Amino acid sequence: MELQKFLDYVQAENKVEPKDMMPEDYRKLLVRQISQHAHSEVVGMLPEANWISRAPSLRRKMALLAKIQDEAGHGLYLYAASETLNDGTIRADRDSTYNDMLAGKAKYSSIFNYPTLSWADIGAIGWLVDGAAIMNQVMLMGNSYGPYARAMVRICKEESFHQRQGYEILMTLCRGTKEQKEMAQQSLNRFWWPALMMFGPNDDASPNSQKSMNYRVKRESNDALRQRFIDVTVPQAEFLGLKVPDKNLKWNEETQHYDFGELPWDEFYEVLKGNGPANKKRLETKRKAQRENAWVKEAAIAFAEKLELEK
Ligand code: FAQ
Repeated sequence: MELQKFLDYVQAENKVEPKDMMPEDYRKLLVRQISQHAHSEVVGMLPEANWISRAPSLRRKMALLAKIQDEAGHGLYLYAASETLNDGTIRADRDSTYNDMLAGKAKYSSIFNYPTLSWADIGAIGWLVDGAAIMNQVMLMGNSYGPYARAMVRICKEESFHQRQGYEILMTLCRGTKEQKEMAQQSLNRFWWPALMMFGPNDDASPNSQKSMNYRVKRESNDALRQRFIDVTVPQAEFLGLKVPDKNLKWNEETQHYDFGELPWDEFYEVLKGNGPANKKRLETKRKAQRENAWVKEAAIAFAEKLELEK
């Protein structure tokens, strides 16, 4: 298909489906983003899994287990969406994309390379990490690739439960003892900047944005989404009685937005290079799981082959 015709098609808000003709770089861009997104969901299970055995009550444990299972489901929808783009030249099957991640060749969200040091971090992940994810994914519900856009609708519904359970954990801590409130504050101090970095580099340093916007994969820029997240989240922090750790944060009457300080971009790029506090641990955990659970996959394949033979 001629490029201009394709651009007109997606820019007129039409959806592209798996068997449609599409430019190679559109296919590549989607495989890159959808598979990174899928890896984020499945690696993102690890920081929270760290607290399942230490959740402070049965109710909290059940909610946390349900949330983490949802994330596995999100990974599955996304790997399935990515696989629809496999065309023989661009590899998008689940094994290839997953193995690229295990080999350290494919990215996943920087945020999951931070450790969860206290129970309050589980609250902060729900509130801030799922909150930032929703802000980004609501935009992606309108992206031009049908399977990805449809996966986002269901994911967003589930993420909003995640966000609420996180905020509710922090509300409980902030209404508790002085020590509990301090634990919540320390957690906000640790997760605030990494959560803002989830939106990616500033627009003028984002190499993929322009193409992605043209193809209607991204509908809003990294900076626009980050600003919206800050604008809705700061009042939520105030409601909790917590202080956002940014001395430059200030409401701007003129723009009707919060002004905020420079993000620690050196840290962001170090995490992307694999040098974040938990990068190595995350990949080792996933590699170990693949090794130890290989027999389950082999058994399932053998069983499916047996059923096929019996037909
Ligand atoms: N971390 O040119 P841009 C969740 C990379 S889901 C790591 O601006 P783009 C749910 C980027 O890939 C969270 N890498 O890139 C949950 C690119 O590298 P490449 C995940 C990052 O794609 C909650 C390079 O930097 N959500 O949390 C990051 O136009 C709780 C240049 O950047 C998604 O993946 C980063 N933060 O915009 C699960 C949403 N930012 O590929 C469990 C879908 C940028 O050229 C528990 N993705 N990079 O080598 C997107 O919307 C976009 O990919 C962006 C980045 C906005 C993340």
